[in-house]
Amino acid sequence: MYMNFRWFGKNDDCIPLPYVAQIPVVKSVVTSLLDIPIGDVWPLERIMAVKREIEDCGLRFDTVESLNVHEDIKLGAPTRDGYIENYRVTLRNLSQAGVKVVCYNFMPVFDYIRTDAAKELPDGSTAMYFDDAILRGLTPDSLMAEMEKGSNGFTLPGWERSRMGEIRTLFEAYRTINEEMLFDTLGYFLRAIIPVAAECDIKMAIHPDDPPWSIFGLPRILTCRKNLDRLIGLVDSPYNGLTLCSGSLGADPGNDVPSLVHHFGKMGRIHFAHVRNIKISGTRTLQETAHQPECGSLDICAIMKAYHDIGFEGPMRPDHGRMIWGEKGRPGYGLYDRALGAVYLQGLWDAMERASC
Ligand SMILES: [Mn+2]
Repeated sequence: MYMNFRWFGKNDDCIPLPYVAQIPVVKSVVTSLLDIPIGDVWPLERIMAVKREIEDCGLRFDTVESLNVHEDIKLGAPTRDGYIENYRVTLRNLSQAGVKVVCYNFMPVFDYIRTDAAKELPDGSTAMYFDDAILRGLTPDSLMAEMEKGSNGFTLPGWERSRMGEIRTLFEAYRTINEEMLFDTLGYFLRAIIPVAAECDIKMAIHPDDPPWSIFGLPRILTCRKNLDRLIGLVDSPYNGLTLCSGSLGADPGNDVPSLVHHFGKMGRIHFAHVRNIKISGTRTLQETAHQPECGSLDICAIMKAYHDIGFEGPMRPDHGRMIWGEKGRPGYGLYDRALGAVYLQGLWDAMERASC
């Protein structure tokens, strides 16, 4: 395992990259080119520019997150082949820059969803919160307004105001798409891109759905062991793997995260580890918390032991963090609490390494 940290790029992140380099355990940075419209090719010169920026700070650029999949691919629209070809070109460009892992997701319309971007915890810090009962009383428009209240001027992925018109059209388009059809379009996409990923030596790491259940009636499929097994079976290649996100899968108490780490780790299909804690406070209600087991419902120590047991060698990042010490930043992605998380996770790891030699 080596510690990784998400950085959104100099135009989309308020954290200077040299500050990330000052977190003593962080070795590599995962980023994205968020300004490039979904479905377009990431030009090689843009990829090389961000690689230089990261390497100039003494960090590695080997992982990309949010190489997003165009909705036409998920919908199985006739235009999908053009977008798939662009995706393949981007993979080839990323491989030229030395990228080894690409994290993506297959969630219709929205990326992760919360009902509050800054819910206060007892210690006065704030963190993202989700309550399915609240969500059911909201529309995408009113949810967007709720989220904007606590998001410090940052736009959450997929929640750009300019998308509202497109979102309404997409809801119409997804009305006829069920989970089986979404698995079909995912299979079609994977059969087209995994051979290219293999040729480029890039491990594809799909992120589970967050939260792992249907929202606004949209189908969501990457939610549990059975469905993740099915994904793995769609294309039998080590390049078809997972980003195992503890906070996403762990939101469903039926998902035992340490056992999922053992199960998929033994197959060699975990390519990226997202580790964070959440407190499940009711049915489909979750509060993001600090990493330590006593702060939430997930036993982060047991999760780290599972990664150690499988001999995990890939990148791991502290996924989301709280806003602490008066920091104002992108919800879930402040510097301070994620740095505490990274150091905590690495500390657990180092202790296990020492104990096992
Ligand atoms: Mn995650």
